[in-house]
Amino acid sequence: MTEPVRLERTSGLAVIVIDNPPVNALGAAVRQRLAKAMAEAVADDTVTAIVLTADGRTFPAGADIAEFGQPVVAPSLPDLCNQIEASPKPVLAALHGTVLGGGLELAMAAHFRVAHEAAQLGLPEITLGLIPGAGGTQRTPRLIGVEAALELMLSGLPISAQEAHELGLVDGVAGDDLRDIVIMLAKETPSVNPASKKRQHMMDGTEYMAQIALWRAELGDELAPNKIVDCVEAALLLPFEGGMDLEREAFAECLASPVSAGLRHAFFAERRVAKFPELKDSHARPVDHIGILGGRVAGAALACACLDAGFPVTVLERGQAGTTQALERIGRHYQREAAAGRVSQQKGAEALDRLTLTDDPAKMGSADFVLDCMPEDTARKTQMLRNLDAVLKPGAIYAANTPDQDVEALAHVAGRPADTLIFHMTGPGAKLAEIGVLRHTAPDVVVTAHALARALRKVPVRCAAEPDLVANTLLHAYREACDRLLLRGALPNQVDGALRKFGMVIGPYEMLDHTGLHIAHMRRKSRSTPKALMLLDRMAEAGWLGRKSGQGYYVYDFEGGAGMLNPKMVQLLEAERQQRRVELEAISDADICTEVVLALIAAGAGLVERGVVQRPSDIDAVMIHGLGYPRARGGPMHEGDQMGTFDVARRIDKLAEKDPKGWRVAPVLRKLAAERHRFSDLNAV
Ligand code: 3H9
Repeated sequence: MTEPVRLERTSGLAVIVIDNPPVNALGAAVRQRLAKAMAEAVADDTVTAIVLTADGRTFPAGADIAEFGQPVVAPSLPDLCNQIEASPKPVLAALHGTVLGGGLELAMAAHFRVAHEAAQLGLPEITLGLIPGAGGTQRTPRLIGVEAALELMLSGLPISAQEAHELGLVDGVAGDDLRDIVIMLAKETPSVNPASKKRQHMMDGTEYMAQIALWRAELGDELAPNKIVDCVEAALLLPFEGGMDLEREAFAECLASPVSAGLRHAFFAERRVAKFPELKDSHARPVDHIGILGGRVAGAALACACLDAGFPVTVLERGQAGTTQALERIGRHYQREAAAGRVSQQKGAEALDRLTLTDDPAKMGSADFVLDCMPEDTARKTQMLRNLDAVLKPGAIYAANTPDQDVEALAHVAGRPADTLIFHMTGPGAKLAEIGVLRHTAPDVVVTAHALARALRKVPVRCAAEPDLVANTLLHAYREACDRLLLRGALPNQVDGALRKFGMVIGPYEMLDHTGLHIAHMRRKSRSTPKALMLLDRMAEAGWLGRKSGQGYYVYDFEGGAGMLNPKMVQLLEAERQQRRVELEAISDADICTEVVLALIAAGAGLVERGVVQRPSDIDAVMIHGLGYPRARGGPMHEGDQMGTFDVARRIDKLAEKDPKGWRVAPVLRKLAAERHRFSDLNAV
């Protein structure tokens, strides 16, 4: 293994190079060697100045997040930063890539900073429920003033090198000769100029405190933002060392909070979910042209996503009417996007230039990746695939948009079992791309689908191709859990309210009214499993569509207006309870949230058990990106680990005593509970 830090000596300079791929995170080994290299450079009489730089794609992108929660190995990052700043010899930093968090704090401890013109600089700790904890809250306001410092820390968003220069966060911007430029500047031995001693942004204490008050007034009760403002206030009120002490305590408090644990879990879960075993040994096939079968709602949405990613797209529809409607649908999308300012007229026009509409299957001959979004009419689909088999070029991939049909059988009809899989985009804004792998799918086909998902800016999720894949299985479990609560005494507005307070983006019944009861009803009809409650089916059969028809769980007096609980729905619910002789219970908001989380854990454990997902944390990534689960909670499997798997199994067993059809402990959960293990112990794959 190469050393993560090396010290090079060149014409009176010490050049300290960090080399810890992939992002040069400042883990213990890097910190120890950096401290040693600094000490050697300072002790070496031949060295007049020190240059801090990094190999690879970036200057450190932060502290090593994986180390958080473990005992800190000396030197801590704040101590290392203080050591750098205290150097009697000037330290210059050459910054490139994503200079984030602890990486930027390391840079601020240097006496002079030059950034590559494409560098991004930021303090994103807040996105992990943390605060900058290596002097960032103290040095940033000293360097760029209170307002810009708070903006940087509270937004968590990076800024460009140019903006950083204008603010005074860096002293210069350079091109690809960044390191040479910094070495040249170091030879001119600039002065030792510690940020901690700078006062020019703190001369007007009244204005500084007015800014603090302004920002504080905007804060809610989340821990990290409040601690950031407290620490930045302390930068004015306390000596530098006092501010650092406060920052250390505040960082530790944030680190110990459940919100930070949840956000850090989400950070790794989101990255882990995209790791497919096929990526190790296979390469993506080239995809230069996408074909889409069917230009209705799903086909048009996929076409737009592919056009936006720069692909030429051919959409196949039936006859003149079909192609015209598809073109209008896609055109309307770009008009809406342009009107909302999300895309320029020109970009929209360029996207449409890449689009071809046809009713001639032969035109699919140039497609490398064919996405099937045709309605689920098996006879028609089979005929179409037979026609396509003769047309598609060798190696072209056939991807069914949904698992609703027997895709294995369709793969054979299409004459390409190894080239077939499921590619299902889902979630609000369709952030997820579920990649359903069939028995015969070739590994490079899986890798190609992964690359396509990435190109479309979706989170790729690998799953075994079982009906419903992952997101819909979890959605079903979620809705069933809520329906069981309605049956026993809760009302939809209570369930929605409790789950919104819990952090869900939207309540389940509000969501059903929004997406349309008929759609959920159709899906339910295709399921053979028993349903907790038939209320939704009764409403859909009566022609209630939710918002669209003005009534569902709620009644709406105008499109987009807030709904009141629908009294006729309550009557239907009460009738069903009576018919089933249910004994009503008092159900609290806490009961609602706990039962919903337990139901999701139970369903998630089932998916792990059946090998549908690769690991439990995939469930969390899907819940966050597909179903609006609060990211700060980390996902249901993470919450299960916080409760303890033993406790989770015990609670599910208790619920199963009353309702054995609704609740079941999957063997994998039973085993984890018995061995006192956690779901996260299965995340290593
Ligand atoms: C901090 O600094 C606290 C301090 O203030 C105080 C301390 C006392 N640590 O995202 P990617 C891994 S808090 C460990 O796929 P990209 C990541 O897991 C930190 N690992 O690439 C992945 O691993 P793998 C403040 C990290 O090009 C690989 O690197 N900093 C870290 O799409 C590639 O990552 C942040 O919050 C890390 N800090 O995006 C920045 N960062 O290959 C967090 C990345 O095994 N990082 N990894 O799956 C990012 O935002 C993005 O990773 C970055 C690159 C923009 C850098």
